[in-house]
Amino acid sequence: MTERNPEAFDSRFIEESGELWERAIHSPFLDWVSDGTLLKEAFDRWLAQDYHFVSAFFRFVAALLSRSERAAQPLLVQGVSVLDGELAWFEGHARARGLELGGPPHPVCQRYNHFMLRAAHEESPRGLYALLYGVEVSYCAAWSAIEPRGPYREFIERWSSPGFSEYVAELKHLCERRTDASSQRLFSEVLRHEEAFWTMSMSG
Ligand code: MP5
Repeated sequence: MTERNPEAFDSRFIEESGELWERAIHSPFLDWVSDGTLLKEAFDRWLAQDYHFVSAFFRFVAALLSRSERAAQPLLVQGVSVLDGELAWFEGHARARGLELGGPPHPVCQRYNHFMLRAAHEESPRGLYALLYGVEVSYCAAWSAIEPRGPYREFIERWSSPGFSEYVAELKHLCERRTDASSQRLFSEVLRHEEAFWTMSMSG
């Protein structure tokens, strides 16, 4: 169902990342989300860890916004605003599930967050646009590839909606018009962290 908005996925960064791309966007975790067989414990683990991830990602996008050229700012402001709402959305779901969000981040999540937050200050804005696109396009592709049904339908719909893929397509234009020597390296590094995050969500 990634065909819904081919624009978002038609990217030289994806092409050049080779098998890393497929490994980042397919996981049995997602198949079990879609057919409703995922254990509650695994979903709750993912939810608590993804809350940690999104909290760090929010800071990443805000830091990038503060370093960005004027032309890139409106899209990043939109991103920061959506992430603010998304954190509240996670908090609401956690409350409804009786889930405590204050636990420690898993080492896999921590490594991903450290990578992003260190990059936000040490890498060029051009490289960071590719990192940002990598985070969003991999989630868009992963969740768009499964049927929106079952107990987790709302989650599947969040990252497979037309609005989200339009945002991802705009991020693609932003980063493909501004590349430098770090862009592909940072994009590919995101894909490695994405694969590790799915594995951690399944097995703890
Ligand atoms: C995203 C996410 C997408 N929520 N979690 C991981 C591990 N990778 C990517 O970010 P967003 O802000 O939910 O669109």
